[in-house]
Amino acid sequence: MASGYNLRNGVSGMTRREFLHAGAGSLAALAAAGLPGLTRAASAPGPNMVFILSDDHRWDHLGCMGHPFVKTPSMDRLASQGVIFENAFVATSLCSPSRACFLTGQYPHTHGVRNNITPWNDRNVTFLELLKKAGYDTAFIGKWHMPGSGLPRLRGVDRFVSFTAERGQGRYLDCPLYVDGRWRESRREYITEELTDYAIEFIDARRDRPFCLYLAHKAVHHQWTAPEPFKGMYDRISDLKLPPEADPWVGLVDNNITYGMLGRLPDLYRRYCETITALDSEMGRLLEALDSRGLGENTIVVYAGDNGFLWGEHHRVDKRWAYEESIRIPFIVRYPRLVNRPGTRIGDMVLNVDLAPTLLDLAGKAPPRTMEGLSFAPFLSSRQVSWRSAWLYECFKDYPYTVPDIFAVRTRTHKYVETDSPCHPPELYDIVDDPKERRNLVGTEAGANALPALKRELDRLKKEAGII
Ligand SMILES: [Ca+2]
Repeated sequence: MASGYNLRNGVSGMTRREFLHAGAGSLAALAAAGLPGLTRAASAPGPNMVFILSDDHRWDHLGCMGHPFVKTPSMDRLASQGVIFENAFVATSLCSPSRACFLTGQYPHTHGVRNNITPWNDRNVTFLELLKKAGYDTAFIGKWHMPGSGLPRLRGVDRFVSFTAERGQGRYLDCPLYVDGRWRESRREYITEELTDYAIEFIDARRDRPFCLYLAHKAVHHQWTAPEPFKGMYDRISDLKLPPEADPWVGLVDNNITYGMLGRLPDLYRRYCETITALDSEMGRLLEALDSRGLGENTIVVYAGDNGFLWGEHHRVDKRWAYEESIRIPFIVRYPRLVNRPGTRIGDMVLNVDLAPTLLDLAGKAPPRTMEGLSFAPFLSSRQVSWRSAWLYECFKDYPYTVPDIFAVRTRTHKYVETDSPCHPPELYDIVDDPKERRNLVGTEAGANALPALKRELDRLKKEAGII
């Protein structure tokens, strides 16, 4: 195996507890110790926070990540002013579980939203609740879409704007909204513009405290829809660079006949791409609102996707599977007060469960031990830290989709995947030599060399998680 696999590079035995005890993750502790540039007077307000979450935007569909034609100038600018994590992943590649991961800092098997069926537990603690206790004004604006009885009773949220149309998915045009307990008609025809308006109104509210805004867009989930002037903007591109194994027609999505997408793959893909650019434009409007009000310097802006999307790779369309296109997300952080090398690209592996502990850390609050993620704050100021070199991916059955239960370990160089279905035998990929995961190494000599350590690591991660 050309890339070489060894325990030192591929697998780390460091648990979250060991990481924290080693002092690697606490920016708050460094500030308390008086490290220059990190201290803040006790009475000084913490940084503002804006977390922007999109839906199904996969990691490589940004201009700054090398996409051949999708235009994302606002996201590119955000990355050039901050840092971009090039290896960012979700613990489960599905809307509801991933959203709960971002909010709680916990894995799906812990927060309980294992798929789009098992309900959100109102006892779950979100970073919004903890930041509210720390003196923040907080807002949840946008897509909730978690199983359960309608909308949640989130503690510690001052402003709550969401929707339930289309089984919680909302819709792109004329989407009714639930605003602080009352239903309202949409003021704008297009949902991304409507949610951005609410976000800017929240930023503009008079206050003497810092704010934390959670802004979750419907875009870029299907049924992809872009307004003028974005609609049709990629129709003239003849070579879409779709994978060679892609089927030209999309019928069933992960074998779900009730929620499928019918149509030609290139047409659907063009709609996806133009919806990304429409989202980018509204992100630009929000960033401009922050900067024009002089809030850019002291505001942490994070942009992430809730999961990736397969566009024909491995003969599949949609997500859930453990392939890179599905589990990998865009992840950009801008915070001028801390980022000392704007434009830095970071290769270490961060997860959606890392967001909540990081925001708490940046607010000067120690993340609770119930959170399973790590604070990536040290990366923002170019500090060298010990970091995870392996992590657990999990996916639980989601009726009526036919994707099996999946557990996988992803290291810096490899991925090993197990399922509970004999129809889907184990898979092992060398991500360095074979980034498109086209050569399953199980049963090969190279695979035989790598497999024992990866199996041990997967078992260790599952035991640590309490799964076995
Ligand atoms: Ca999603």
